Amino acid sequence: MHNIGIKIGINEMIEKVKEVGADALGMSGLLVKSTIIMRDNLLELNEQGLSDIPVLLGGAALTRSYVEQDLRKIYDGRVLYGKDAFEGLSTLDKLMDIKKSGVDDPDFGRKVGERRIPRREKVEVDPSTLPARSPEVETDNTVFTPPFLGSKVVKGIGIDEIAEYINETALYRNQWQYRPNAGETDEDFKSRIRPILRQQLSDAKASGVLVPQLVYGYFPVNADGDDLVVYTDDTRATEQTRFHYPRQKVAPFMCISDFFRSVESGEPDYAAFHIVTMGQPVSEKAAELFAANKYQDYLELHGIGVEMAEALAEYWHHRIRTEWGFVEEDGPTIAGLFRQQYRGGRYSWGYPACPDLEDNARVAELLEAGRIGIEVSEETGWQYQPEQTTSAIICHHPKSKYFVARD
Ligand code: B12
Repeated sequence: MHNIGIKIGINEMIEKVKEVGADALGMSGLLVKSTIIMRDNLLELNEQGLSDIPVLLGGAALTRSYVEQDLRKIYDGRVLYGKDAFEGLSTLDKLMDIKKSGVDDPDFGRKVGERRIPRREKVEVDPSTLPARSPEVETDNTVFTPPFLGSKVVKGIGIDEIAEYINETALYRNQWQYRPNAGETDEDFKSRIRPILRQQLSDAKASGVLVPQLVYGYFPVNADGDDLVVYTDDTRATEQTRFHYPRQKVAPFMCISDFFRSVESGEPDYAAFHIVTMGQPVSEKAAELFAANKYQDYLELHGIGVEMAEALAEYWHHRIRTEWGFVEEDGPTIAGLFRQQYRGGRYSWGYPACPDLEDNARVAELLEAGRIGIEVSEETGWQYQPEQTTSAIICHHPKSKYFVARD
């Protein structure tokens, strides 16, 4: 296998396919934007007459029905979905059998599969018929005054402090792909895997491969319909930026801007924002391990980088609630925090309440994230560099919990 890295253009992929005489080409997509790029890449392969190369597709953002329905319709060759690494392997086995035996299975990777979940009809709603704000979000909630206005850079946070907020289920099962043994309880399962986590954390502390850094801040804001206006200072005379949020087209017609006092109310309100990162070295080191075929080491390090980034976001959200004055409303356990047992909410762009990934760039500009080496642009599909980075808006309104604004 030849891993040619991330953000690789189709022509570079084609060169490598030719150079090594590849049996198949695999692409993985993290963000929805990458699924559009995959589609374009398949069209380009058709265009260049290279559709005899089977293509395997997978990654967090892809669904089986997208690959087997939509993409199979446009690709002249075979295109196969890999739910996980195991499915990818068995697919490759089958491809190699076909190649070696010379006995073709013409439908394999080509027949358009049954759509298992019928596509929901999109509700076309005239936006002018929607209520101006959700009737379920009250406007007499307490507005907490933040400890400061503007943004700050924070570096040198202790690895152990962050690790307390690691979601062990996500790390052990989703990233590291461990499963409980037959009859093993969840607690026994976690206790069995925890030594690997401890070892990884102590190695990371010794090598300095994890470099946690963040930018965060509090800003004066007001809602202007479905927009959230961010002001330069508390005089609210000058608009610094504005975020547009989609409104639900069905009851309760929620929109993130509803969680803030409106411009017309003349009352002050505030939002917090943060961007956290685990730094570039963990991506580089993980890529090195992968290239050296040290797959288990790669999986462990990559997984720890990924889940430490999530943990830092969770930890700093906790810190913000503390500074902002409502942390005593937190639920009793850290596991409860993963189920939003706290006052308010944290929304990352690209998630269903605020799907627009372009706003990753807006928040990076607001927080001057370049100060900690974070880059984001249309070229990268609005994905942050380094990879283990995530951003969010934090609201204090008690009704601000996850919801789906648009599908
Ligand atoms: C962990 C995680 C993160 C981590 C790490 C991300 C990373 N680079 O690994 C952090 C916290 C950094 C993160 C950040 C963000 N994330 Co995130 N994240 C996730 C999460 C929860 C899990 C992804 C994951 O690591 N899965 C485990 C790995 C092992 O699985 P996998 O990638 O799917 O790969 C498996 C299979 O698909 C298969 N596979 C993978 N590739 C291939 C390829 C082939 C050829 C084959 C055959 C098989 C195959 O094998 C793998 C192993 O089994 C997903 C949601 C989800 N449940 O999937 C969201 C998700 C990917 N994130 C999302 C978003 C929006 C973001 C952010 C943009 C949020 C923000 N504004 O900050 C940022 C972007 C980061 C950036 N650099 O720009 C969205 C993307 C949707 C979209 N709109 O595009 C998702 C889908 C969540 C959602 N909305 O439901 N995220």
